[in-house]
Amino acid sequence: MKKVITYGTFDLLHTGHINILRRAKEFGDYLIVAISADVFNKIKGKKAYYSFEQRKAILEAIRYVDEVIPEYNWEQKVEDVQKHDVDVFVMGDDWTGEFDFLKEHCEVVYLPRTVGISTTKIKSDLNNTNNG
Ligand code: C2G
Repeated sequence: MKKVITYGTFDLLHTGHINILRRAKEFGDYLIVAISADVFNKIKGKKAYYSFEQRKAILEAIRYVDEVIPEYNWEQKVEDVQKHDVDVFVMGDDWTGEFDFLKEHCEVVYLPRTVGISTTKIKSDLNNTNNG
């Protein structure tokens, strides 16, 4: 079984997230998603609208996702890849090059981001609407 892993916050789920999850799954048979724990989001300087438990439940409901694990820090990726016997690591290309150190452990793939949508944009659009 070919196993794929990807990482992210996946807050306020949108089609950009769905696109990368669908495409990541195409690289194997089993997709693990490591979603950022609330404590790690603080380190990333992000404040998710949904808690870790809510984001986990949402991700687990997606047909492309086979398993959801927590992401607590930047350093756990090598251990995750080894522990879960991962063959392919996939991330959006805003991360190109950042995770090349994983190349000695698995295939590393950066996929083009979906243009025009992001959690930040959703929040600001909603903010503007509310403010008239
Ligand atoms: N993404 C995308 N297109 C978008 C928005 C996001 O392809 N329009 C991808 C990102 O490139 C990333 C994934 O969706 O691969 C999750 O995005 P975020 O939730 O913003 O995750 P991020 O904050 O980039 O955290 O250790 C890695 C980090 O946890 C990644």
